[in-house]
Amino acid sequence: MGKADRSFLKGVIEGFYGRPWSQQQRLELLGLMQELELNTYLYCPKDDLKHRALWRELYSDNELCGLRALIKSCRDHDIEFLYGIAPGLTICYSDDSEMELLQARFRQLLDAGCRSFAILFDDIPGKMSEADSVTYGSLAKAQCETANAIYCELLAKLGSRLIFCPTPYCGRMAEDQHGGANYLNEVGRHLDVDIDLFWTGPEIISPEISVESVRVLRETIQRKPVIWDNLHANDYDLTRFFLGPYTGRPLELREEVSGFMINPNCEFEANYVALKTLAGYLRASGSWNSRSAYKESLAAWLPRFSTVAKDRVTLDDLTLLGDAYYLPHESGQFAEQLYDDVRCIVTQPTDDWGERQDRLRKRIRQVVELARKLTEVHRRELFYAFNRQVWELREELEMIEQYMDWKLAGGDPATEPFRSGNYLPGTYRGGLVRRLQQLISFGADGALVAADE
Ligand code: GDL
Repeated sequence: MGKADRSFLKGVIEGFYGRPWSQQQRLELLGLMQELELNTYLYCPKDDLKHRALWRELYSDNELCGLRALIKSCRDHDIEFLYGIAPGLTICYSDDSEMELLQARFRQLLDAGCRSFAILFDDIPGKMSEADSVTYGSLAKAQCETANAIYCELLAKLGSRLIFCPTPYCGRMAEDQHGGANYLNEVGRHLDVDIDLFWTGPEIISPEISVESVRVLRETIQRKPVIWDNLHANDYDLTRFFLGPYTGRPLELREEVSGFMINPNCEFEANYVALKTLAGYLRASGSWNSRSAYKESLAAWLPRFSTVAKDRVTLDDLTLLGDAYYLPHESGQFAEQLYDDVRCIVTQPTDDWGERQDRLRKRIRQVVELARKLTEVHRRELFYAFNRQVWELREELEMIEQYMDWKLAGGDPATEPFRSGNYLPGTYRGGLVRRLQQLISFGADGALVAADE
């Protein structure tokens, strides 16, 4: 199979830090992916020990059994299964015995029925050992030769696909010369033309990926990249998750790349909208509106929130939840309004509150009710996925309501402090991390702000 015959990759990467998904979740994912016409699943959870930390060890029979089942299920669902390995933390590229170990792992997966692979060099130090420097001269060359050898010796004859994740995998890292000067140019020169390459956009978490930026990249890497999209990833801040739509990628970008794969929320249940809107973006012709796609996805998701009681989670509730946990750089409309209302109520005298007071009280009631309804959802994993964050949101809003009541009853923060028995020091919002956050914060422009004294 030549490169031109290869399918455009549309799918999901299980590539985040933290607890990997369960086998049951993965099997469910494959069903949903098939429904949505997504065709590729990449297995590379950072904390599968044998994916990264113990990359030299073969899988046990038991572990292999799980992978075989996944490979089979992918085949049954018309989905290409890719196995990813990340040896970069400890590999000595110039040591032949290391290469043998790497090949042994590829063979083990080939024997289990896997046909497509990824070799990942993300999130590793940008420098190599003295021995490797002497042999290769650059990290890019060491990695490319390793990937080429695997590809040529094991994969090319089977028509297998290999995707390479470079050490600088976004624009900023390339600018900072992570991995060495001209790393990507060297990859363009040395990496076998039939090997694909991952790219996350201008940033690790890219709010937007422009056509121009990818055109420039293509010149350098001498191929179309596969987008590894971290828009919905939340492993870097587990107080958040992202229920907003796939967005910030113009439709024309689809012509410039070899595929779009999303590495989404760690909480499996939180990924319905991400997947469905990605599928919508990939299918769209003419124009596409991410907010409308979001609303349609929420409506399709709603039946999964059936509860044991009669009072259902409504579409308005779900929109509130989605808007509150929208995207890394953006809140949804309901959340923006709620924030504006709270800001006015916290900072302005009661006479200036106007209609905001009523509107906010309604929203607070809705969040309190939603938190309760979620406890009654049949699908327990959904509740477990959202419980911590929704609990926190409700706590904050209830405190704000108490403060609002206190101000209305004549309380004046300039002359007397407001206290609540629910928020005694050392309990809610206590602990080392919160204290550190009070010492060091970040402004809207990303600049660090240190506490005064
Ligand atoms: C990364 C990691 C990814 C992680 C994501 C979000 C790539 C290529 N690698 O840098 O495993 O989930 O950020 O934290 O994106």
